Amino acid sequence: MVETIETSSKMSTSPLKVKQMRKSCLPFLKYRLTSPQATTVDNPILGNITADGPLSTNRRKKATDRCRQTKGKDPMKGTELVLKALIDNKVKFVFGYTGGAIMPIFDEMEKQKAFKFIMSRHEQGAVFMAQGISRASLSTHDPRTGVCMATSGPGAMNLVTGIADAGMDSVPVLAITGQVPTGVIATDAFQESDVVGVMMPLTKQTYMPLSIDDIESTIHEAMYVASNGRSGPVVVDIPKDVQIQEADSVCKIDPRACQPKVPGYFASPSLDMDRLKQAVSLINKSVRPIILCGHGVISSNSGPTLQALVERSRIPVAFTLHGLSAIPVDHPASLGMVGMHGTVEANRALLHADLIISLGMRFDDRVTGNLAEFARHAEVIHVEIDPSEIDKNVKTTVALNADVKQVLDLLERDPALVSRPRNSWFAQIDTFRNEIADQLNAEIDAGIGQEGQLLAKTIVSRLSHLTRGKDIIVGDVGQHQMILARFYNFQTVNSWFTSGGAGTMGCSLPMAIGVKLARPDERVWSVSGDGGFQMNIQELGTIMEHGIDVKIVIMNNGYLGMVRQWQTLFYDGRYAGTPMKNPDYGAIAGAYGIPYLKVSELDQVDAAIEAARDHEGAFMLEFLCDPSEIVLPMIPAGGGIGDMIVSISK
Ligand SMILES: Cc1ncc(C[n+]2csc(CCOP(=O)(O)OP(=O)(O)O)c2C)c(N)n1
Ligand SMILES: [Mg+2]
Repeated sequence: MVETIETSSKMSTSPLKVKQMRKSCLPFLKYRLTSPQATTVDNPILGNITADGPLSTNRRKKATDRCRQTKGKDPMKGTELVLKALIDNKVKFVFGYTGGAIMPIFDEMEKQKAFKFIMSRHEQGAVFMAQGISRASLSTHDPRTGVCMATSGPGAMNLVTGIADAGMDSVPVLAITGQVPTGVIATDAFQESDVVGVMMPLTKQTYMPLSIDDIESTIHEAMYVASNGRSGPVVVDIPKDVQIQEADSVCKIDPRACQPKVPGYFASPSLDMDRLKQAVSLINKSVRPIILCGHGVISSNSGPTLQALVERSRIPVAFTLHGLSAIPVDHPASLGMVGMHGTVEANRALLHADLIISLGMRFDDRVTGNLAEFARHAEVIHVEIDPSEIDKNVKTTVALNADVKQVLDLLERDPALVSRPRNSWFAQIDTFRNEIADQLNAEIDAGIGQEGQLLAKTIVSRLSHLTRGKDIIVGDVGQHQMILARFYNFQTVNSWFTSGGAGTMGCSLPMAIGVKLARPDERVWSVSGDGGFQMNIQELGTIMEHGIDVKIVIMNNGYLGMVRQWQTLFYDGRYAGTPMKNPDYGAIAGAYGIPYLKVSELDQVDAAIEAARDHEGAFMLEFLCDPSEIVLPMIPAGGGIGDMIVSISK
């Protein structure tokens, strides 16, 4: 049977839960103990846990029908079925870290060598590597869902931040964790943690198969849920005894039939054509429209269609942090990034627009600033695959609950869409664009900050120039991240990866490993601050062991720079907990056999970047950066877009 735990009672008591349920598109069901056969487990505390309830016969039949199981020859173990399902899903890499409760699956991987196993040096590294595979491959002809594995207890708990991160950024990831045997669940057994309980609010779905008969279909369903509709992480927690159970007979499963029949799960909403017409007429009427391009444009592989639409309709386009690299960022209609650290032109245009066309984005507070002041005089068209995002933060005039690709394809070809020159709107945008352009260019050219050290914006501009904006950039979190988003001239679709929603320091190095494995023919730069780099520094071991060609850049300003910036601006310059003594990165690079250059002078910058660029294999660059650099413009937390600080003197 398939036992479900209905969460509706929780929904009525906890608003947070309600939000989570809506966000996940799984309003009725979040956690499944799956077992098509009646399973009774003798548990010392809970007594007999029976995964066989009043609805079991019906549900068992449904599960069986769904997956069309037919008998085969040799019995297989649970571990073999896990691998079989992963192979059927064309998994090429598995990232992870072993331990007692996951040993049987690792043992089977070693026997079969069916895919490449990459041992991270910390489980958090494994999730970010899996994320890297998913994020980078989604724009290729061969999109993959990254897979990671960890043991029970501390191993699984070390996955938590990376799983939460994947949830916030809608990245498909499958995490398989070993759990203590069913007989001792809830006894505080050695290395037992309530993985399902912890992961449930962070994931799209969490499973614990209680019988071998459900393992294969559960993995297929998990892969489907992770990568369909609005993507996200899914966890399958498999008790050790279930891993080593033997099936009475081999089931032949049709993976395509293992799609969840979950009430409320709208993987492919159908587009309302009347509303599309309303949207077109709003666009035709608009004098000052702006497109806000979110990550949905990239994940639906619609960058080129968006570019064609922008050119045909003459509508300027601004990007969320994750929308960057949907089209070349120096396109004449591009305004660059919007929001807290967005460009003057993007934010001012948003403020003055009479129509906001939001594509595959969720009006994050870092984009909108104070909601009370957002889009007060503008109509809003919101195209979004997840219905729970519509009208969540910003009230829409026309909501299109649909795959952004479908809408863009139709809009771009729609003869009813009128192309207008909008010359005065573009002229107004040019005045916004020029507001601080000279000042920024002068700073970039000078290259040196108030304390006599290198400016990160100069380094990023040189990196952009020397790679012609064509390389892949994996940014960490902090000032350098915002500077990358602002000053790297992204030319390739889906070439910018970072942790946005969660803002997880330490994401860059492991994510870059996954990205490089997914797109081996492209050059990949992992750019971190000195703080974030040290959070997953151990993954240098993974790079060394597998010879992964990632160019590593450390922007060393001796501080947790972004927090320091807030302290400078809003805490009277008291630098609490932000100065940092750094280790000898050259010695660390040497210990991992990675060539290294330290750069303190402006005239060394180009040569160092070229050396890393042209070297075959991993290379580490450390830039000594000026701690006084402030990333501007900035919309102060809680402020509206109109409160944007453009320069400190003003
Ligand atoms: C795991 C985690 N802890 C704390 C923070 C809060 N935080 C955001 S940016 C930042 C400073 C980052 O410093 P660094 O990595 O040196 O980059 P910089 O800002 O100096 O470029 C901190 C502490 C975070 N985002 N993630
Ligand atoms: Mg720093």
